[in-house]
Amino acid sequence: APGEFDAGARERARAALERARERTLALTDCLDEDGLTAQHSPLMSPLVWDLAHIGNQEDIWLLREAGGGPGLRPALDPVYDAFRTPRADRPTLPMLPPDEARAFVAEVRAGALEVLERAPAGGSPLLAGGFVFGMVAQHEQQHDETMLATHQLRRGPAVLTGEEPPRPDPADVAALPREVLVPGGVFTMGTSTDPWALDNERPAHPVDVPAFWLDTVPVTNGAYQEFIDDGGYRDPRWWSPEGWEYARRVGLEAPLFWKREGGIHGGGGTWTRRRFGHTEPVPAGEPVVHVCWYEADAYARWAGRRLPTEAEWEKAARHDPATGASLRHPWGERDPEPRHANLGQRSLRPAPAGAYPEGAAPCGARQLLGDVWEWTASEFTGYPGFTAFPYREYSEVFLGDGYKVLRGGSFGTDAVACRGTFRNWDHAVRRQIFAGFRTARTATEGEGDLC
Ligand code: AVJ
Ligand code: FE
Repeated sequence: APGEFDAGARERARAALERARERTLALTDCLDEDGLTAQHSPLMSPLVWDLAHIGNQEDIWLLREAGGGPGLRPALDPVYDAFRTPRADRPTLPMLPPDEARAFVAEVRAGALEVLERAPAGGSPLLAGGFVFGMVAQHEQQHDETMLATHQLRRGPAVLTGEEPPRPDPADVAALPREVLVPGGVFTMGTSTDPWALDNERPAHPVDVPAFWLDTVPVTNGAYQEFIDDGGYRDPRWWSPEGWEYARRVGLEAPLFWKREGGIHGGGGTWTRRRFGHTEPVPAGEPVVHVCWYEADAYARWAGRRLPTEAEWEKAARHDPATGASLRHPWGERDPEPRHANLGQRSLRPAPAGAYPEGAAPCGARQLLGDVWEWTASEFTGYPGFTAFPYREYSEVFLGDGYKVLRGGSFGTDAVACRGTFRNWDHAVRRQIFAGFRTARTATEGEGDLC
C-alpha cells in the first residue's frame, strides 16, 4: 500500500542507494589524493568533503534518526555541517583524508542497509513509503551532481568519460513548432502523494495559470550566439538593473567555459568551450548551458520574450488536458528511462535540442526533464501550507531569500532526484551549475482560452 514501507519500497530504496554510491565512487576513485583534497574552485568544496558529508548525512538520518542507534561518528557532525563552514573555507576543516573517508562511507552504508532490512513497515512519517531512504539517496545524488560540476571546473586532463546522447531526427526537429501553447486555467501544482517528494514540493494545490506560449525546446547555443553577436552583453536595454550592474562588474561576455578564437572584441571569430577537460567547438544545436539567471533574463528580453514562471513551467511539464490531472513526469507516471530524457550522467553533455520525442509533454514541449536545468522567473518560496520536513535546513532556511528556482534537471541529475514537481534553487549569479533556460510569452486574448 502507498505510505507503507513494504517490500517493493524497500527494494526501490536499496537500488537507489546503491546506484548513488556507484556514482559517488566513480566521481572520486578517478582522482588521486591531491585531486580529491584540492579545492578546484572557491565555489566548491574539496571532493573529499562531499564524499564524507554524504556519509555523515547518512549517519545522521539512517543510523540515528531512522535506526534509533548512536550513529557511527557523531563527532564528525561539525566538520560536515554545510551551514557551519561556507564552501570557500572548507579546505581549512579537519577533514578525513580520502582513504578514511572511503572507509567511513562504506561502514555507514553497511549499517544503513541493516536499518533498511529491519525498519518497521509503518508508523513514523520518516519511514512512510521509505521516505528517509529516498531522501538520503537524493541527497547523495545531489552531491554527485555538485561533484560533477567540480569536475567541470577542475583544470587538467580529462578523467571522466560518457556516452554520446542520441542525435534527433533532423526532419522531425525541422517540423517542430518554435513554441507550444499551454491553455489557460487551473492545474494542480506540487504533490501530496509522491512518497519521495521533498518538503518544498508539497502540498498539491490549485494554481490558475493564464494561457501562454513556451519554447518547444531549450534555447540553443546557436540562438544564444545570435544574442552575443547582436551586442546583447553590451546593451543595458536587455538587462535587469542588478543584472547589468553585475555583468559590467565581472565582465560577462559569454557563457562560462566559452572562449572566442580569433575575431575582435564584441564580434567575429568562433567559439570553443571547455567541457570536462576537452576543448571543442561550441555545438550550435545543443541547449546552452552554464549561463546565470541574469544572462537568461537578458536573452529573453532581447528575444522579445520572458522567462516562464515556475507555475508555467510545471503546468507545461505536468498538466494533461485530456484528464485534467497533473502527471508525475511529462510523459506520464513511469520512472524515467533512457528513451525519455538525458539524465543520470550517462552522457557528459546535453543532447541536441529536439531529442527525446518519447519524453514530450502533453503540450508538445520536449526535454523539460534532463539535458539542462531551466531557470524560471520565480523566486524560491514555500507553497501554501508548506511545512519543513524533516529538517529546516533542506528548504525552509532558503525560502524568501531571493534564490531563483530552476526546474527539470540536467544530464548530471539522477532520475531519483528529478520529477515534474522537483524544485532546485540557486543564486541569480551562479553559472557553474548545469543550467540553461527556455523562454515564454503570455498568450494574447482569445488564444488558448478554455471555453
Ligand atoms: C537543492 C541543490 C540547492 O546542493 O545546495 C545538498 C541540495 N541540500 N545538501 C544544494 C542539498 C543539502 C541543495 N540544492
Ligand atoms: Fe548536503
